[in-house]
Amino acid sequence: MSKKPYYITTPIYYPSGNPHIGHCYTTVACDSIARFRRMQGYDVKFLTGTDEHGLKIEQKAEEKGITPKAYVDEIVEIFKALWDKMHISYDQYIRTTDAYHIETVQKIFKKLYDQGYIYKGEYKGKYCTPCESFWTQSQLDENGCCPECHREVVEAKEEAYFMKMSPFADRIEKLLLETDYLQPKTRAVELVNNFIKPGLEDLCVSRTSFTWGIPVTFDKKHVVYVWIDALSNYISALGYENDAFHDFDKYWPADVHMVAKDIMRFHAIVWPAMLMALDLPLPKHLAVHGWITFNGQKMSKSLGNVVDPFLLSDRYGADAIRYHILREMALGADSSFSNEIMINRINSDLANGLGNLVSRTVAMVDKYFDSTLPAERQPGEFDNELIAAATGLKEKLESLLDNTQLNLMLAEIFQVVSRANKYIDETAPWILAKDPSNRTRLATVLYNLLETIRIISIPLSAFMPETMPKIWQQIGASAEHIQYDTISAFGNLPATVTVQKGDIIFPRIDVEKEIDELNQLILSSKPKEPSDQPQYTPQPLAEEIDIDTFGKIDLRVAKVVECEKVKKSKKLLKLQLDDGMGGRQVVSGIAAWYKPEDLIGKKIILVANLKPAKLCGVESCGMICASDMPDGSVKVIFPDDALPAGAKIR
Ligand code: ME8
Repeated sequence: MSKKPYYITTPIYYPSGNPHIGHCYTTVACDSIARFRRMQGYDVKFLTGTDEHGLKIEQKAEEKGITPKAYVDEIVEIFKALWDKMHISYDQYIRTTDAYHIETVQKIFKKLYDQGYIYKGEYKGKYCTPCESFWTQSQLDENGCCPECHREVVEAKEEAYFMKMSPFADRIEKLLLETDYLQPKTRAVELVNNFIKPGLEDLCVSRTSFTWGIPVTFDKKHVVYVWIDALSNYISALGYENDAFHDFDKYWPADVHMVAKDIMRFHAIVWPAMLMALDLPLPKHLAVHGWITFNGQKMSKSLGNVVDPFLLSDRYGADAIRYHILREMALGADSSFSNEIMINRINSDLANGLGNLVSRTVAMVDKYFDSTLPAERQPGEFDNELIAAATGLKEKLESLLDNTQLNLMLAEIFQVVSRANKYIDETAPWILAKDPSNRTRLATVLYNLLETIRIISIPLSAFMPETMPKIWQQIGASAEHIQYDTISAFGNLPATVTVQKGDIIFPRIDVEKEIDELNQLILSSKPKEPSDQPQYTPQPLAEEIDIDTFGKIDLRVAKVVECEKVKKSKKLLKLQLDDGMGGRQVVSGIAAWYKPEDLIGKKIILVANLKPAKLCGVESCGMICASDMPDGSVKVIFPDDALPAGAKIR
């Protein structure tokens, strides 16, 4: 019987800098689903790749003095190296600079034009260069800046082609509200209210202001702009309108497109509209997850707050990172990344939970039975509960998988791990071992534990593919014992199974020591890709002054005692300082980069004799020293903590 096809895709990522842990989330999640579905017997095609055109890439390559293609070639290698490191089992890696993709996009664009869905017009709007996005006035943030990255936007106007969206509005509204296309469904109402109800705006689909894109075949001064190029990847990779592949009939419509909420709108509205215009079936599911945030902000290259997955997987192993990020992200919510939470989770779930269960069980079989269990069994108290927990997993996991609730799948599996560890405490094998008349019962307890480990290891192999083979070796499981269908069959290992003691699977980490070392490492680690470093343009030197003039500026060390946001302002923080002179209040425009709790207790450098001023109606007595980063963000200068509040700086 031929296998049922299953097609799953990640977004194609911008190779405008190194991949970070946010990219890892979607890719690892899709990989785990792909592995699970393969295990279930599906004929899976798992697609990932890179979205290589656009102004940002053109600019970055120019800064580096190389061609855009040479620039993306370099970064694509880094993406691929990371996916290898993270054990990503993609079946195809698409690059939008691949000839077959270009052919498909050009044909799609022409088709939509010939059918009257694409027309020529003029685009006027607010443009955010880093995000390559035009925004309408109403979409800007309260400071009139880009709603995505909160940087300044510029007025822009150019001749452009547009795609009509209104003919599809009704069908898209039905798709979102009346089907389970979008997961989680709660986001559908938000999309309909924000974008469809106010009247779906036509989409700008070409550009003349840069050249690094796919040329429009019938109007050479235009290149295809972002979304028609990017979204088409899901079908060009199958051979739609090209001869490089012949998988379209087999794999389309896709089973799951997975994306984060930043590009949900394009996948929930624009992509269905394009497919409707092309008269193609719609994908079955769009799974939307939240962002991995760092200090409350989206982790992104343009904000410069990325966590390096190379460094983390070198240190803890890819499986620990895979487990942590999947376990942390609940469907529909953001997940905040912290090294400390990650290390604690590795300790509690992987070292103490799973690792301990395996090593204790294997060690006891080794010690009490010289590695091989006898065949006789004696059932007893607690067995049924453990067996029910293990064999009940399959059904629960399958329903959670259908709803892409990967964190809950892991939670279910780890509940069985806890149940098994509790079973060890309840049955106390070390006490049974003291009395030879309990040998059969002891063998039964240990067999039940080995079986439970075998059962959980099967679904876990989709999430932690590097570790499970090590466990299989230790518990004496071979290929026939780890088939998916045996998850619900307790008693699959041979009755006289032989274990093999091995290395500790997840060593326990000393949290405090590790955090210190990790922070040092992060500070000293060089980015793998030099062109990702924003270029710093030195500011011209200010007019020369003599020492007396400098002496007029009273710089002091001060300690932040309290800090809060200034109401009605996005930019300002109000700080109460211990300045060694009785205290004072200062207002500072750093709210976009620091949360109050990041600053409380820290020492800063204060311009102490600056004339008081009112900012947003709040009095500010002095100024905090800070410096601009090349990407436009601001860093406060923190002096040596040994300096007391009030110390004068000279
Ligand atoms: O948007 N947390 O590419 P992109 C979680 N090329 N996921 C994150 C994340 C974070 N902090 N940051 C990025 C593009 N992602 C387009 C897509 S698709 C036809 C074109 C993940 O490199 C998440 O999957 O900006 C998000 O949707 C995607 O990276 C955006 O990647």
